Amino acid sequence: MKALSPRYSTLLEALFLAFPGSLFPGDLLYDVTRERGIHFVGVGISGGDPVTYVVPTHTSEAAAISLTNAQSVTFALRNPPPPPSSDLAVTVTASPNPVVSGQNMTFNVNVSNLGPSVAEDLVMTELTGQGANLYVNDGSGRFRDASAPSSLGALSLPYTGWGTTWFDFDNDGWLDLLIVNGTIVANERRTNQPFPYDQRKVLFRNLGNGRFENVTDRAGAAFTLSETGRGAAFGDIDNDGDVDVVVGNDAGRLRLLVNNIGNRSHWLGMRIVGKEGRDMLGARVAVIRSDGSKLWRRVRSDGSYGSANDPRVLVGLGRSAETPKVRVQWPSGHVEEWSDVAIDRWITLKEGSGR
Ligand SMILES: [Ca+2]
Ligand SMILES: [Ca+2]
Repeated sequence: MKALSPRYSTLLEALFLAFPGSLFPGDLLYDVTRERGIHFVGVGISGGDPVTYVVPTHTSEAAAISLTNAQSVTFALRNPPPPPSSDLAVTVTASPNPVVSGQNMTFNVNVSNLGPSVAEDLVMTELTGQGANLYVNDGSGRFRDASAPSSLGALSLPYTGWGTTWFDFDNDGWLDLLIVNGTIVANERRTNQPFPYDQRKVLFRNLGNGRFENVTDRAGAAFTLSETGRGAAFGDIDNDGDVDVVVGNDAGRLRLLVNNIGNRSHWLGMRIVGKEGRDMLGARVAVIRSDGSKLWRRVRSDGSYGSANDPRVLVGLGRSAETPKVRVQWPSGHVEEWSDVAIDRWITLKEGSGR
């Protein structure tokens, strides 16, 4: 790890020295920032456990980094499309949660396409009383804070959120959100108990109009339990066409939440593999229907606190029984398409087998 030039702020040092060498092999960020003289403006950091996510946040696929951190302001760094110019700038795009004033303590950041846009959006879970943050990407790498208008901020205020992932539990084509929760300080009036950090899991249904509904009370018996949730791994455990969840609790039982309603709708399950047969993490997938509308997803296993998700892509199709076209943009940038893809089953799309 190379030493930082004194002209860089303590922000940068505090942030990146917090995880030396683990996330950025080759000192990528150090080299780039030093060579191009990037300066941070208007943000501060007070330490804590940084949660970091590297994602192309705009449609040009240029590198971008979302940085969240305990006890400080959340922000994102954006790298303009290559080739890099001499006036490369870092853009601070996110802002403190409007639901509460001041700074947040972020535990998890997850990225997915909430709407029809190819641009990926961010959700971040926070400490009890702060509410989750939803940042909607406008496609240029800038984000609009939708925590309040989506209701997610207010709905999640009572919880300290950990494992979470966007997933379409009812396969209606709109991505929903499950968050497992648990406090880090003992719950009031229960300090005489051996592990008083429990909270309920919550399930928010995407209404498709930018707003979310709390459906926790209708989500099943497991959602009535108050436990110290931490990890949550998402995937179709029983291969029946809907996403199930394994929940890891601190000082508690492991829970397997089996989805019993998702496959009442049509669905398309895809394993996206390269020529060598390996899962192509990072590949972008568009399910294109006859009316031209698209559902964008990405092959990924990351994004949930302390957990790895099923890298396969499961897309809810709602009541549509038509066989869609699927377009895959491979990490190399090469694009392939498959027509009349069979639905209501798991299939494998292998690089080089499309057109
Ligand atoms: Ca849904
Ligand atoms: Ca399932």
